Amino acid sequence: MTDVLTPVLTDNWGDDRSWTLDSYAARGGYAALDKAFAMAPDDVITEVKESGLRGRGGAGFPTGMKWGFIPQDAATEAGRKPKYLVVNADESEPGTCKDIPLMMASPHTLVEGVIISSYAIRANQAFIYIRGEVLHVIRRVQRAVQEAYLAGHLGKNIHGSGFDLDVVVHAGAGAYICGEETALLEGLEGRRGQPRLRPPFPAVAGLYASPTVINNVESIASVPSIIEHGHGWFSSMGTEKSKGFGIFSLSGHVQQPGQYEAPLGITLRTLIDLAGGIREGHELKFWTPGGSSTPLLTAEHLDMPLDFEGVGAAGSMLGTRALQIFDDTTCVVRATLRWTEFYKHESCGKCTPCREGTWWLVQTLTALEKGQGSEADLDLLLDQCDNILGRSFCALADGAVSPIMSSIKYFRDEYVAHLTEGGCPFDPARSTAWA
Ligand code: L3W
Repeated sequence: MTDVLTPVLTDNWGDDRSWTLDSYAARGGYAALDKAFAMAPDDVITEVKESGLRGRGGAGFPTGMKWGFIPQDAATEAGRKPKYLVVNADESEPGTCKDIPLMMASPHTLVEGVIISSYAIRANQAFIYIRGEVLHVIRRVQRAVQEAYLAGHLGKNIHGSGFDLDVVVHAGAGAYICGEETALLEGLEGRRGQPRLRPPFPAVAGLYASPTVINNVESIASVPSIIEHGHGWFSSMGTEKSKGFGIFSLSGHVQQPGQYEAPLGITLRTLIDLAGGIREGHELKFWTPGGSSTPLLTAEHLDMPLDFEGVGAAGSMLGTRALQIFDDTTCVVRATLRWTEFYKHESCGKCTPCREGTWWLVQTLTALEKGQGSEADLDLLLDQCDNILGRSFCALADGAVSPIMSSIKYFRDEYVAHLTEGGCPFDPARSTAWA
């Protein structure tokens, strides 16, 4: 069974002091950098384009194509501006736990990826924006950057290539919205984290209004392996339109939660088997494919390929591959309310549909969870979702309505049961479901 796994990014996680430069170098770390320096920057972009790597932060936008948007023509004003690389390490999506383990176990994979990616887009300054709460991660990445400077992998004339790069590790201030790329840029520039209108996309006008590539940690960390082994190696894994491998984080009611690195297109059934199965004596009830911002799915989707197209066809999104597994002891209404409270708390307040809408969602859901109101309130809740979906400034509010709409789609009866029973049927004081 484990032969379906493709440990690349996770391969060294069990090594002794895997986070140190010595350990990384012992496995040939920073050799891909020399290979990249022997190529023209545009050829590095082409290599990443041809690999088929798509953004690992949730949206799946083609990475090489994004890099290709950076204006390089010195005859234009945009082409003459400084370029920046920003790594989005603000991992905050409920259930998502891949970037933080990656940075803890192998920060040099990320740093090497940053150098190669910056070289490709001709950026001499890069930022790694890490969520502020995870001080241990910030320290670990800072230490790796320091080691890289001391070893000559960062700074002036890296490896004698003539390429200069400085890297700053920036601590966020603990807002979920700063994982949205333009809110992240606002934060990096010292302002309150709120999204900007797009277009212009950051590739044209990003940090300090200069062309900026923003990529997720896992996307950038995948780059050294693509340069080392070639685009054909990467694209030989995965599915037709979703190439390569990815880290699937399984949490919740499985025997062995954790990170499983596998080709895109693997199924949840296989991943649950790898994780030792669902808790003994229980069955899968519902799950999220990419964190709580992606519509819930059920046991009927166990054999669906976990790639961008397969999950999309099932009416959800692959997102960050944050597979949260819930068994038959979980009240879907309560789980949905908990997520909705999170989105209400994290709404940045910039736009009305999200600021006011998430507040109303919590009011309506709270009443339903307590068994108060009538079935008409379910339609009211769906109407509130309809007035939010596609009408907010960024994807936060769309994410907020995802678990609500999908839980009603699959578990309307459970909402109704709360009303007919005058409370949660899963409440230990009211039911034997927890026994
Ligand atoms: C230049 C164009 N660039 C698009 C770039 C754009 C961005 C990337 C993807 O949201 C999703 C969201 C979450 N010229 C461009 C262009 N780009 N067109 O491509 O853009 P987009 O708008 O498709 O998505 P997004 O705004 O980046 C990300 C979902 O992911 N999500 C993930 C959440 C993850 C976390 C976390 O903790 N890591 O929060 C979960 O589902 O809901 O839909 O770079 O600039 N014409």
